[in-house]
Formats: sequence, C-alpha cells, structure tokens
Amino acid sequence: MKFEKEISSFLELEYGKTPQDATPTQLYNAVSKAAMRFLAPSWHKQPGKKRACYFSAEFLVGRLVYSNLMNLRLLEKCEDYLKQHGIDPAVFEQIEDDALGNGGLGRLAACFLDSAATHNLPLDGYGIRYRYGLFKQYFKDGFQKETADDWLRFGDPWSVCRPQEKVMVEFGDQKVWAVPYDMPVIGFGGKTINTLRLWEAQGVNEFDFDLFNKQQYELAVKERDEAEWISAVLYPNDDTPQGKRLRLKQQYFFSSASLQSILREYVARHGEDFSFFSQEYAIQLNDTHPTVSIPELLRILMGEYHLPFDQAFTIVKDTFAYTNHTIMAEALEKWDVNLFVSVLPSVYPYVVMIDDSLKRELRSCGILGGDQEKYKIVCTNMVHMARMAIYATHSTNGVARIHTEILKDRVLHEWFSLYPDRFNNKTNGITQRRWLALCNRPLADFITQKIGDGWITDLDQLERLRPLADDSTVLAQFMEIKAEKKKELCAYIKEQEGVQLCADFIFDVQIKRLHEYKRQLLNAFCILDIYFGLKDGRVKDFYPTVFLFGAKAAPGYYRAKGIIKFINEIARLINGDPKMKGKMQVLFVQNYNVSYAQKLIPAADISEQISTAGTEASGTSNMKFMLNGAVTLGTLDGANIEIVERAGEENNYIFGATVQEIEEARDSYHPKKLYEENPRIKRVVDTLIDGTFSDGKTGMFKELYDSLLEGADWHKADQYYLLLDFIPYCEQRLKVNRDYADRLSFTRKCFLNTANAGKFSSDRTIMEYANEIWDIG
Ligand code: 26M
Repeated sequence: MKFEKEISSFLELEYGKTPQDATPTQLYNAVSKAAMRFLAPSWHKQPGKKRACYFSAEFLVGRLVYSNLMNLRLLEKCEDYLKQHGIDPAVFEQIEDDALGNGGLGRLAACFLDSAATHNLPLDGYGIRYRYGLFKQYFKDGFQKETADDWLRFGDPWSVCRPQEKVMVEFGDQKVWAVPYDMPVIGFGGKTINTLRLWEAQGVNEFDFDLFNKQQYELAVKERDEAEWISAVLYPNDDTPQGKRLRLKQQYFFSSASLQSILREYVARHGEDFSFFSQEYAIQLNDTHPTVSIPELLRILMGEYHLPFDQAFTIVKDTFAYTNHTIMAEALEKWDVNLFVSVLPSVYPYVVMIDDSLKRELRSCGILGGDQEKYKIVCTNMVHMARMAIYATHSTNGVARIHTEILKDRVLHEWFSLYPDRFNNKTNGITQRRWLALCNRPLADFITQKIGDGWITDLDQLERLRPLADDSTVLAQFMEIKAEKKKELCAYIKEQEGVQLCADFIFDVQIKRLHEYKRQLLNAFCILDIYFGLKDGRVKDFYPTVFLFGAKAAPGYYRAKGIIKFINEIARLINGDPKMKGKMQVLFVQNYNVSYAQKLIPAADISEQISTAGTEASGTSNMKFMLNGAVTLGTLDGANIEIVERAGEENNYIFGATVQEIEEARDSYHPKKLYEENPRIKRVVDTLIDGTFSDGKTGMFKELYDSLLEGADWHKADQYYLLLDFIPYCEQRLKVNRDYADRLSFTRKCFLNTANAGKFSSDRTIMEYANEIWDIG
C-alpha cells in the first residue's frame, strides 16, 4: 500500500479518525506504523557476516519520527500529507521520546548506530528499556525540580516486542524474564536496517490467583513488581557511581540477556562448537557498565557448555573490547565484593578465575607481591570493573587523542606498560544526519546547493566549501541562515520559557550536563564580571549578547544544583536591570535534552567548551556547534584540541591553562591568593556571600564559596581551577565580542568551522572501530 494510504487506514482502523480530527499522538502512531510497514521487508540480518554488538546501559536516540522518515526518504511525503490535511508538519514536536540516556555516552551510542546503518556495517545495539527515562527538569524559584519521564504515554510505535525471544536472567535471590523490544536502526537511504534491542524485566510467575483468593493481594503482585523494578528507571548520575545494588542488577540483567540471545543465535548455527564465536561476533563495552558480561560469558561457556578455562577465556578476550569515557579516577566503577556476591553468587567465581589468571600472568612478567596491588581485579574487598575490562579484552580505547594519551600516561599507565598494543584512540564523532540535515535544514540546503549532497554520507566533502570562504555573497547567505535559526529559537523559547530574547544579539551557549569540571560556574562569574564592567564603564563597546545555559544536575548533586540556582539568580538580576536593556540577557532553559539541543545549536554563534584541561574526555556538543558554524570559546581539552587543529586557532578562541600547566600548578595553587589580589575575582566570587543574591536560606551559595576558597575534607580549594582561568577567559570572551562586530570576518570564521568539520562525523569514528577493533570493515 502507498505510504500515505497506510497512514489514513491506520488512523481509521485503530482510532476511527480522519487525519483532520486525529490527535498529535494518534497521527504520530499512524505515521510511525506506516513507516514500520514500509521498512519491514528490509529489516533482516545479512547472513554469514560477522556482527558487532554495542553493549550500552544508555541509548539517547532522541525523537525518532523525523529522523526515521528522513532516512527512509519519506519525510517530504509525510510533510506533504500533513499539509494537505491542514496539519503543521511540526506537529510531532509534541512527542517526547528522547530520554533513555544521561548525556554524552548515551548520545554517542545513538550516533554510532546511525552511522553504522548508514554505511552498511552490521552493528546492533543492546541495552535496557527503562520504563522511565532521565527525569524531566523544571525550575521553581530558580531551583531545579524533577519529575518522572513517562515516555510511553505517547505509545511506542517504533518498537516491536518479541516475547518468543525472551530469556531468563537469574540473580542469587531472584529470577526474571528479559523480554526484548527491537527497534529498527535505519541507515540513510533505508538500505541497511540494523537493530537496537532493549530488554524489559518481567516477573516469571503469572499473577498468583491462589494468593489473590486468599486475599493476600500484596504478595500476589510482589514478585512481579520486584522483577519490573529492575528496568524501571534510568540512574540519573553520569559521574560518580554509587555502588547501588539495583544498578548492578540492571547491568547484569541486560548483559546476561544480550549474551544469551547472541548465543542462542550462534548455537542455532553451529551447535556447541564455539571455535567460530569470536570470528562471528565482536562486542564493544560502552564504558564499564556492561563489563559484568565478561565473567557472564565465561560462566555460560564453562558452566553450561563445559569449555575449559583457557579456551573460554580466549574466546572472551577475542570477542570483547572496552571503551573508556572518563579520566576522573573516582568515576571508575568498583563493586563491594559482598554486594557482588550477594547479587551474583554464580558469577563471582568467574571473576575470581579471571583474577587468578591475571596474577599468573603478572607473575610470569616478574610483577610480584605488592606490585600486583594496583592491577588486582579483586582488591581491598572491591571488584574493579575497569581492570577487568582491560585485562579480559583485546582492546581498550579512549575517545579523543588527549584522553587516550592521559589514560596511557597516567590513569591506566600500569596497564599500558603491560599491554601497550591493546591501547588505541577513537576520537568521537557525531552524525551529520541528525546534527545538520535534520536540525538545520536551511544550512543543509545551502551546503547542498554549493557542493551537492554527498556530505550527508561523506562529511569530508565539506572541505569543498573552503574555497568559498572569501566570497562575501556566500558569507552573507551563511549569516542570514544563522539569523533565521536565531529567530526560530527565540519563538520557541518565548513559548517554552515565557522569555523574549533579542534575535539580533550574539548567542553564546553552554549546554551539557551540570558538573563542576565543566565549569558552568566559571561562565557565570565571567557574565557577572562583564555586567559589573558595563555598569562601571570598564567594559565599553560591548556587542549585545544572549547568554544561554541548558543542563540537568543529578538530583543528589548538591553543588550542581547550587550552581543552577546561582545562574538563575544572575539571570534575574541582569534581565531585570533596565540599564542592561539592549546589552545582555541571561537564560537557563528548562529541561535541556536532545530536542532542545537541535534548536539551540543551529542558533549559536559561540560554543562554550570551558572544562578544566584534562577533565573532559572528549565532548561531542563541541562538534555539533562546529558543524553548525559556531566558533569555540574553549580550553585545550578533549576533542577541542582536534577541533582547533582542523579549523585553525585563528578561527576559534582558546584560553586557559593546558593539561601540562594545570599539572605544574597543582601543588602550588592558592586560589585564595588570586581572590585576594584581584579585585575583579573578589567581586564576582563575593556575590555568593555578600547578599547580592539569595539562595533561599539553603546555604548553597556559601557552600560554593567555601569550595572555591577553603576546600572541603574530600578535596582541595577550587579543584577545577576556576580562579586560575578566570581572567584569561574573560579576556578571550571580550575578544570574541569585539571580533563579532566585524560581521563578515567573524562569519568567515564560522564558515571555516563548518567547512573543516568533516573529521568529526561518527561515520569516520565507526569505520575506525569497524576496521581496527571489530574487523567487520
Ligand atoms: C554509572 C554508574 C551508575 C549510574 C550511572 C553511571 C554513569 C552513566 C553515564 C556514568 C557515566 C555516564 O556517562 C559518562 C559520560 O557521558 N561521559 C562522556 O562521554 C562522552 C562520550 O564519549 C564524552 O564525550 C564526554 O567527554 C564524557 O564526559
């Protein structure tokens, strides 16, 4: 049936509605289901090819309806259909379904799936179908509040439940079903369709009528409730793992289920001869979250199929590879042995076997006694997941050049000395389908006009824009597109936040999770410094600027929440000051997520990437801004280094201490001295305590103040060097501001950022994984 017909017939059959009187949710389901029917014939695995499996606790796919339609080449058809029936094609913006991840790590997984399908690489995702995704955020009196993300209320037309493929997952004290829901991952052009398989936990016993009849209602549902609890909610932390029992259960739940489903496929082909396993499957561990897969595969091969350890362990090593996403040592996952044993008693013995094998290997390398401590997987009553992930795999990679270097030189140096060949770099990337073609159609069309549409699947072709960088009509068009996206954003923000922003200001944007190391507080201080400078005449000829923030703080991250409140207070002061009219505006948008990012990024002039050097593994929003023609105002950290290497330092604004300089400053760093000696620093920091702002008597601001100047027992003062980088940051920010006034030369910088963004396609990244780690290229 024709696509359009299919939509109408679905509406009629399911809801008894015509397009005109259907609700947005009904339209969404009808359009999506019609597209599912359209793609069904192409959704199958190519036989006889090695497959790669991406194991990840998070897949932050974003709203699917537009991207899937675009990839199927049905988007324009659908838009015409809607328009014909008098419906705004933007109707699906009301559908929220983008919250099964926290931030960078989950979004990277989604970009990888898109890129692999587009380039016909057999890569499937495996994860958890959380009933509730990342919390929704709103502000009350400037404080962050959280509510549940009930994403299923719109239905889930993009998933197919496959109850016949459910598997049993056993914990020490509990058995549950893992039921797979498969989502098609549609490559651009719709030729290759891979699968994202997300597992839902269900009780193993049917509802217990016996207990129900005995009026023991609670007991009757208890077993089911406890099973469902496992996949109920995404943990909102994206840094310090807390060693929670349920989190370990989640990790084992999807690891075991995914392995069982892969092995079921394999055994159907080969019976119990596992000698081909690692030639047919590669498994990538997205951080340590799925690392319990390693002892679990050993357990299955040894315990259920009776392979000897050496043979099983060789298969494990040849199959698995590990990606590290964090430099900060405190973020490396560890589990208390007692907790691990109590949740996974039948898995723990295999952890011990791996550890024993490691010790034998260390001994044979002459590493003995106390020198083994820093390697041991089980050590001081903890199971060290990163150590297991490095030891029991053939590949460990970082996510940007400097990140991998820091892993090798510092964080994992002892492992690098032992296994230098296992370490490799895979600089992150982003998909240009979502992050340009979809979110910035005017710019996409403009580029296609100039160089054709090959860039959609081969981003290096953007290079062909370079010769146009000196063409002033081209630059004028480029500028006009930015202006248009700013207007669109202003309209959206007016609707969402009730704030009217000035579309002709500079748009300076920092959007990312709220973390001390990402230094949103430094940004806030600098805005205050400019504000005071404007008031007392120190800052002159300032080009009017909108300062935008978007960030969620983990609900238990007290300091991060204090920073949100502080920025909201600054916004209130500045936006309410009549003297600032026509000069500056500050806004922290609520519930920043993938869909919001798709609106903010195309409108930005300045991309704030200001983490303390050596703390941000890579960053990926930096790449999205670059692609959409913003300049980076940032430190030499993560992928920023590779970005300016490509786009030129002269087209970006780098400031602050380098990794090496931070290291050298470490022992002699006295933030209090800087504070006392520099009146500008003192003035902005003092606003935390001098009554300029109110934290509603929570003590949050005083706590932030102390963290900068006094430190606390668990860290030294100003551990992220805000005060060290403050003045260089302010100067560089004022320089961007001055440069902006020369509109043509500034636009040239923006244009050259777009033209040089080719390297940062996740197409490039995924090819590197395919060729250098998975051998599926
Ligand atoms: C761990 C345990 C318990 C609960 C949650 C977690 C957890 C979840 C997500 C820990 C870390 C998580 O994500 C970390 C992350 O997003 N890291 C970012 O990864 C990006 C992709 O590689 C990089 O670009 C960022 O620099 C890095 O911060």
